[in-house]
Amino acid sequence: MKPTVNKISKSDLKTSIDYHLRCSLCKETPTKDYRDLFLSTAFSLRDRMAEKILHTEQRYQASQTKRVYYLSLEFLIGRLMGNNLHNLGMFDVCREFMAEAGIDIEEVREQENDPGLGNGGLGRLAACFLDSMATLDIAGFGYGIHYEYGLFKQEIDNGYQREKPDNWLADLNPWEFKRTDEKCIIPIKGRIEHFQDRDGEYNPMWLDWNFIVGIPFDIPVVGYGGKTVNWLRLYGAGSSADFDIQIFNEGDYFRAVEQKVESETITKMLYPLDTIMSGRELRLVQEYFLVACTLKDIIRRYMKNNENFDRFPDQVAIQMNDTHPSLAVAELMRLLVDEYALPWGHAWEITQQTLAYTNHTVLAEALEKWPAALLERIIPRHLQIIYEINRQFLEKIAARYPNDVDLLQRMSLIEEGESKQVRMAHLALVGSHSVNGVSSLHTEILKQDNFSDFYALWPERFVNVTNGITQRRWLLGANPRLAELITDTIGDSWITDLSQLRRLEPHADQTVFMDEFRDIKRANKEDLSKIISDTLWLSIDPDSLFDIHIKRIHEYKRQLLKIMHIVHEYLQIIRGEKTPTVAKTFIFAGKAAPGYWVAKQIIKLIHNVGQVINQDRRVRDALKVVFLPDYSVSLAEKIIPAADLSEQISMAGQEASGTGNMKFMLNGALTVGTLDGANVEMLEEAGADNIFIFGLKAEEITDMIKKKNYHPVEYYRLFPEIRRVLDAFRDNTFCPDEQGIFQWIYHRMMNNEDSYFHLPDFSPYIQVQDQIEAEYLDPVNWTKKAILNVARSGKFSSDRAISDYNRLIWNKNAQS
Ligand code: 26W
Repeated sequence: MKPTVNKISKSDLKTSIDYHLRCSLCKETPTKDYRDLFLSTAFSLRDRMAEKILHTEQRYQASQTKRVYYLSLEFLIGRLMGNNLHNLGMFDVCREFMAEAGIDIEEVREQENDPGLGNGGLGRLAACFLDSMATLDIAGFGYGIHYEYGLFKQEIDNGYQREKPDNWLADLNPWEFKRTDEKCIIPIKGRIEHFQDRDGEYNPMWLDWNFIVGIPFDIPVVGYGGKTVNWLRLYGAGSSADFDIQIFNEGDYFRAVEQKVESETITKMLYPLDTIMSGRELRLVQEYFLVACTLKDIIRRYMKNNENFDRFPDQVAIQMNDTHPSLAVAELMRLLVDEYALPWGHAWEITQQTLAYTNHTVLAEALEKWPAALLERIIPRHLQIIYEINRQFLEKIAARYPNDVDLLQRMSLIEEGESKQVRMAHLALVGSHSVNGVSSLHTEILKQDNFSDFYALWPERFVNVTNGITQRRWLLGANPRLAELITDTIGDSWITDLSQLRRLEPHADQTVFMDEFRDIKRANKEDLSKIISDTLWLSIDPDSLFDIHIKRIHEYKRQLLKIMHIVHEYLQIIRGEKTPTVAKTFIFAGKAAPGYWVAKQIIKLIHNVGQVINQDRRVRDALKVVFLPDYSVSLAEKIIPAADLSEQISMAGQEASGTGNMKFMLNGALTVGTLDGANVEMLEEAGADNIFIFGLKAEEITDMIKKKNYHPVEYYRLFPEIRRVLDAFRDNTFCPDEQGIFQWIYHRMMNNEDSYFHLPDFSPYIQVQDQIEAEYLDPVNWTKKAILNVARSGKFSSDRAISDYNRLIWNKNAQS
């Protein structure tokens, strides 16, 4: 599909940019100021998208199409200029226009702040999904939070991570529309009065609440080809003039100002945790705030064309991105029962039929639980509703499985104990018609393990939707050289139908194509080498094997296993046991949660190992270790196209899917990975010859845990190569100036503590790395495999994932 609807001439674009320079920014034209050029170009694009939002809305209205609302506390959208230009079909025109004026479009793009409104995988997935929904002409909208501060900026000081605030809104955000006219009022705190209605029915009233004002900011989301423009709505918290006046009138000026500050604090910052529940009150308020603003808005829109709720589930689908927005279950019930006076049973049916839940993690520490006492203080009416949902649910379970108290306890929405806790995953499960995992392995684990009781009860609710990524950002935008080669070879239909890449297979052993493919990888590696030398003053050989491990730093992702391998290679070389045949550059990037001590130590370890290796003349031409600071979407876009080898080595059973793995495959890197998450499906697609799989399988690990038969000390005793790596951590080889700082690694293993199974996977890992080295020595063979990876990556498009959601979850009833 060629983007024809958006033909724009260079002179029209120039007129528009000049107009915004003069009228929106009050600056002289022409200009060579990159910031001003970025802003005026963005405004020009926004103009076009604004028109298209209105047209798209007219179309949706006319067809009365079902709307999908994607609720997420995170949207890691990345920079928008490049993506918007591509999807509007204006990229080339814009680049040429700028080039003629002596301006490099890439420099202009660099001006854009990268909005870090997410932690990692879950937030980036949400952003890919928005792109795919718009491209597939689905009426799908994102709802999230307009954080004033995104994920912290990472700086490195003597190898240690330091966090700096990310004030991404300090400059103008040219993409968003602030819609003060659509602000809403959200009740919070207060108390419940237990009334009865005229018929003697229990009719509780939520009284004396405070309120927060939700102010929407809309960011256009343009689909490829520019036909459909949806939007992402982000709510910021504020307080209203009226509300202040009320308190002002009571004469309490200080309290009024305090309230205002308190309200605005709610959307101040994104919680920088991606696996550990914070348990902070403010986070709960954020979750509630998002859900309450969103549901008000959804109902307002629905009510434009409807008088009652009968058609609600046919007109509205709400997808909850993990449990973070799972209070939607209670809030929708509250709105239907308390505000629209629907009978409980009817409201419950509507709620269940409308909501669906995606689970993104099996890590126990990430499963959200909130103290009932906290809910009672913040949202007392919701707690009541949750108790009532639970009462009715447990009644059904007790009727179906009599005398099974254990089961009731396991399935309850409430965990009893010292203090009662609400299990948010159970709330989401019970209140939805669908629950999905994000890769086939992950969905199986949910069924068999975490949610097995629920699976036994409602097998039909469990669905798998393997994650995907948008090829518009991750190939067309990030890797223009490869995108062009592909388009020259098979045409451009891959941009909206990634399965077309299969047509590259016949070219995988054609010399001309292979040479071009290899030249492109080499050029991308040169670009990355330049970035590395500019940021770290480190010179990198673009002909070395680029072996890349980039993602959040977490023990289960096993950056430590990678470092152990690097240390192993280093020791082998300096002790003369190995003559290196392939020069290797190991590249890391990723942020650690600020309170996660081990993750931060791992960052320090990477730096120190790097310092020793990079300065050691004996391995000067063989090994380099690089840590690129402040990982972000825009940095990923620069790193991934340059990868030879993609490290996806999490402990099997822990990584729900992974999406970085897919980005690397699409960009012609080979993967070394465990049978975890979507790696399993990448193996199926690529074929065993084209991916390097090693290590324990998920069920083997579960089995070892169950039988308690993993003892790290035994591995230390049995395997000399493990011993000397761990000894090097103990012996200060990598911390001569800060003695003892890495001993914790050694001591952990000696205490038989290694929850992430580094040692059993170590030998298989170094073996597979030896195989990789041997294969890299044969560039023809390597290139062929890389091409086959690209050709077979079609399944991992977010277009496929979104079609799956649409068919299996959002329009399930329409189909049957
Ligand atoms: C409450 C604290 C918290 C915050 C975020 C707990 C858990 C999370 C997320 C669920 C973590 C996350 O990003 N999960 C990742 O989701 C990706 C998209 O589905 C998957 O590809 C990754 O495997 C998974 O780790």
